[in-house]
Amino acid sequence: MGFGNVKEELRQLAVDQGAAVMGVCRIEELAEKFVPEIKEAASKLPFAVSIGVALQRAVLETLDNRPNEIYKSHYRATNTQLDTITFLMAQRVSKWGYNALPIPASRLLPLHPDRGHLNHREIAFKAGLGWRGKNNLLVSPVYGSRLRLATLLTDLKLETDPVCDGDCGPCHACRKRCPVEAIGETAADFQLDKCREQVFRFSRENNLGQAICGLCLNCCPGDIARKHGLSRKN
Ligand code: B12
Ligand code: SF4
Ligand code: SF4
Repeated sequence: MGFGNVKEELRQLAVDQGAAVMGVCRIEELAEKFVPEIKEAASKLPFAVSIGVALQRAVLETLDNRPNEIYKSHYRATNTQLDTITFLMAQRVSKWGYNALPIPASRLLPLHPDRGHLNHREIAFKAGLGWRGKNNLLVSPVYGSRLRLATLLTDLKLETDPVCDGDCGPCHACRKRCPVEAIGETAADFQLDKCREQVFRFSRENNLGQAICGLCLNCCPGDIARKHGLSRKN
């Protein structure tokens, strides 16, 4: 099977299972930052397949000024779907005789309570899925920040994608929307401490038991929406 064909077959599998986007990059220079649990395995898997599943606009519409149960369920369902897709891709890759390591969409490590196994946003950026937004999230030109992400590491040789050269431009919608002013003029100004505190406050105050917020994604339009004048309420 050819180089391009295997990538297309993986893309088809991902799309059939509900992924909105897929991209590929090499990860050698990122592997140093991976947590010990996967470092050794990842050193033999130089390619990353990044996938994104889009959150439903109608679900995000229900967020008024705080996260709610509908969003919590959707958040959990999306994570399960992402993990299923990377699981199925890993099975396909091993059928072809190669190795693959699916990285969970949203699992925190007990010894590093603030960290996942690797940074899905950084990999999605390198794989061309979008840019780093003012809200510190990966922003897709089509879906805005409404994408949730997961990664498959593999030694299957795949064609890589160019990085996306978009940016937020003059948009500031998320800055107005954030209840604690964690979002600044540029991505570098993002204040993670303020955001983290608010996300956990929401979890406690609303009895959600889940550290979620969602307000800086439901206002992030994506170009298609913007082109049609559909900028979100803010
Ligand atoms: C832990 C975690 C949190 C913690 C943050 C702790 C922390 N230090 O990062 C808390 C609970 C606060 C949190 C909040 C949120 N999270 Co969160 N979170 C994660 C998780 C599980 C691990 C992140 C991690 O390991 N951070 C530690 C290391 C990587 O941080 P770092 O190297 O210092 O890098 C920091 C920045 O420099 C920046 N960064 C570095 N390089 C790059 C490159 C790009 C392109 C971008 C955009 C950012 C970026 O990100 C880090 C800060 O978080 C990831 C899943 C994953 N495995 O990636 C989801 C993840 C980042 N979360 C996500 C989301 C959506 C949220 C929330 C909106 C909550 C919600 N779901 O409603 C908020 C948004 C916060 C924000 N604006 O950044 C999504 C982002 C999707 C996207 N389109 O970008 C992810 C990728 C989950 C997923 N599977 O899709 N999160
Ligand atoms: S997740 Fe909520 S608190 Fe954090 S930056 Fe976005 S809007 Fe602000
Ligand atoms: S809402 Fe606007 S400024 Fe904020 S991340 Fe999205 S495009 Fe960038």
